Amino acid sequence: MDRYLRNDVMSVQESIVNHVEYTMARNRYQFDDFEAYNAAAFSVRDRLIESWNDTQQYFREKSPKRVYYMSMEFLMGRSLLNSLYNLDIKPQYTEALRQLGYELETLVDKERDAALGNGGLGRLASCFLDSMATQDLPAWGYGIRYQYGMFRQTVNDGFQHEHPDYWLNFGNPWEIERPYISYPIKFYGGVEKQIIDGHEVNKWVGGEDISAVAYDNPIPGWNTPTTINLRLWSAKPSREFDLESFNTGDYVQAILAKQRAETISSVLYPDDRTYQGKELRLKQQYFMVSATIQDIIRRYLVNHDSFDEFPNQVAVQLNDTHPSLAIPELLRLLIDEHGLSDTKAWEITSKVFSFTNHTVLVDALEKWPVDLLEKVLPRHMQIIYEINWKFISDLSQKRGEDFALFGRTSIIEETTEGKLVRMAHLAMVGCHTVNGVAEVHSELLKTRMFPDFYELAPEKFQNKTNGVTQRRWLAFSNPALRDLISSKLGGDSWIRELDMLHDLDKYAEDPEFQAQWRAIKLENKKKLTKLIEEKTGTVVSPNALFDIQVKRIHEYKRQLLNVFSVIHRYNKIKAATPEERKEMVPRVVVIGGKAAPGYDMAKRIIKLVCAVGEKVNNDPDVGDLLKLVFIPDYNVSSAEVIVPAAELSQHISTAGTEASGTSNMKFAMNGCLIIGTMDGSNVEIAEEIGKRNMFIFGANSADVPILRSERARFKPPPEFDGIVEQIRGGAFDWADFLNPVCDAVHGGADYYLLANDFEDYIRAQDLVDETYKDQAKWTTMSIKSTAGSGKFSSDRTIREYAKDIWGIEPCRRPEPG
Ligand code: 26V
Repeated sequence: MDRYLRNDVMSVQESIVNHVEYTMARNRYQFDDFEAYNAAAFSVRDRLIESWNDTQQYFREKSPKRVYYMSMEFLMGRSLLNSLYNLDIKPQYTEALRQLGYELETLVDKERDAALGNGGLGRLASCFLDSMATQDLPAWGYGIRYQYGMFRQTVNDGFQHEHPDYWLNFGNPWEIERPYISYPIKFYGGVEKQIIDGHEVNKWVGGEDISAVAYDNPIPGWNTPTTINLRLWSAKPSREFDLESFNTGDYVQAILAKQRAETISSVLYPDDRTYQGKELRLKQQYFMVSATIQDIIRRYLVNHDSFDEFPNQVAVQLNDTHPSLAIPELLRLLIDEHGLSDTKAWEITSKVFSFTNHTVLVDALEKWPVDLLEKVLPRHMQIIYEINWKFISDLSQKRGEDFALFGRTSIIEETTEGKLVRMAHLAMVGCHTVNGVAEVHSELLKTRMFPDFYELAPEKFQNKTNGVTQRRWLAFSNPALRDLISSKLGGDSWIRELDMLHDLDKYAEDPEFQAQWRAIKLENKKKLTKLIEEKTGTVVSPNALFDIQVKRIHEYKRQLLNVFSVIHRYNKIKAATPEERKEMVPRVVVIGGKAAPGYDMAKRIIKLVCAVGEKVNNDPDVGDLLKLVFIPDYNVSSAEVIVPAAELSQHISTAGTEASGTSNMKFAMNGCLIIGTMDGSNVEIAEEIGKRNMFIFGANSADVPILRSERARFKPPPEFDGIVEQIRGGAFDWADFLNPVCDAVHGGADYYLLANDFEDYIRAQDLVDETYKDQAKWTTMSIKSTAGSGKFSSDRTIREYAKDIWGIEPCRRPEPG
């Protein structure tokens, strides 16, 4: 026990003050809030490192099979509060800081978000890390340490502006740089045949070398001694100096050329919509993949002298196809560097990888031009051809010369503009398992996206419905609700066994419990009210119904449908008599989310939200009955304030377009009712919570293709046409700018079927109002939402992956002391 840092208030205080003096070189009696935050963070980090070291040591001793979660994105958010809670040292830090004259709550806000992700996919990866640590799995996360994270969004006069997120500006106390853990990464060059020990081998030679340096980020579990690792790679110039360029005399130019290596890990691509064949993005993917696979092999070889055990020691999960070059990279290293035969290397590789698909949008499927791959990764292109050749020969053995089938399933797609590598097909062939992220989505993978592969290998297809961590998204961000829940469930065990929430059902109609439940929601709404005023200048009443839609701006997510219903509500208020207005339920509609910088339509949608808000919020006839605000720069930290305050949240994508959705789970856990379509995980939420406790509307995914094919003949409801005309006619100004938005949903366009779903959506919204008038009923539904959300813990998701895909088990080191 002695060797561990102590966690009593005095020791904590001393450690903070020491960091002020010795780490930050400031006066130990005089430091500002930011310095106090930093010192506290360094002090917490010391404790994380202890737990991290012991965990890694224990894993090394036990040598269990490990899982490696590879992802181009991790949307972590802030770490201070999360670490304090998970290490169970929050009270001591609160008190230590208070005695020093600082408030933990204030300091927490000094931390910059680690926003190394776009949205759902990156946040899911972060929730998974939390669940893997909490459940003591021998797991590692691997990704890129981007210097610029997701851009910061400001909105001026309704127009989005993007600002660079140079998040490392003031240092990052949560990471540990490992200058000695680095690997060479090659690009370009060519392939040479060499004879080694009488065998002909292919060697990738020439080209450019850079190095990947490791930065470790400790991930503590909740209420466990386990702390796992997220290893992020940063690109640095390689240490080997390219003598040639130095000898030509231009020393400075040669240095500058080396410096450019760093650009590879410099920026996160902020577009999660359309795949673009950008060379830098390809290099980022390969950079992450190569460093990671080299690191995994190095670790494996510490206690093995052949690769026979590799598949029993290593499981690699690919978060979408973004890291799927890991497949040819492992083959290359096994064959070219470690001398395995092609057959042996393939046998091993095909047992290691599994991949998750996260989207049904065909535009987002990655297809790299063969030309580009040949140039950047010549040896990998050869290997991909070989994988494809083997795949097609096996196929012809089974199915005969079915050329149409070969064409549909081939890893190589032939187009008039040249050949493309279909990364999803590469992943499908190279992985033992592929999964979707919600039941309906996994069905679509089999029936619509990859029917041939399903027919060929049905056993490869699985479903793993997403989840979120109830630690960050309920226990820590909604502490009052956590305490109320714990008081009824006899303690806080539900924080690791979320199914226990079912027991809240008993209290769903208990008036006293309801009153407490509502009081907490009101307090959370007041906090959000402050945030809204701070960020938008708009004052909203905490007594209105808080109706929220926060997510990336995408046409398929249909923020536009939401705006149309706000306009409809506005029109109704304007037409109502004062008596009728008294009967209406006041609403605050909040919309937030980033538009990809090149996504013109999404930016116009933001403009429309702001233009309608401008009109509605300043109309004296409306008053508190309706407010529409656009919250700028939606991110993990603002979500932590928004989610606990929401009463209604919108998940209204066209059925069959949202793979899963995960914010719906966070909202439901926090007692927020859902208005939504039968899409993604809404379907399973409805199974758990009960449709009668949600507001479900709209076409289902089976109807969508039919409705879509008939939409040119569909006559929109007159109300819908009226709203389009209102916008076109300048009722919210900016008519010319907003016309393309109208064109997209009108006159036979309307790919996402807003007009089809409009009336049913309005009906559901009217039902929301009616229900809200009966606060007892509303609160019952709210409690039932929380009670029914147990399934949507990422703990459950991770247990399923561990058992059904990875074949790994918990490995918990004994409690210290
Ligand atoms: C796609 C692309 C396309 C190429 C350019 C860069 C880039 C970056 C990210 C992505 C990922 C988009 C996929 C995604 O985020 N899907 C979301 O995944 C969530 C977690 O499974 C799921 O809940 C959402 O429904 C799904 O949209």
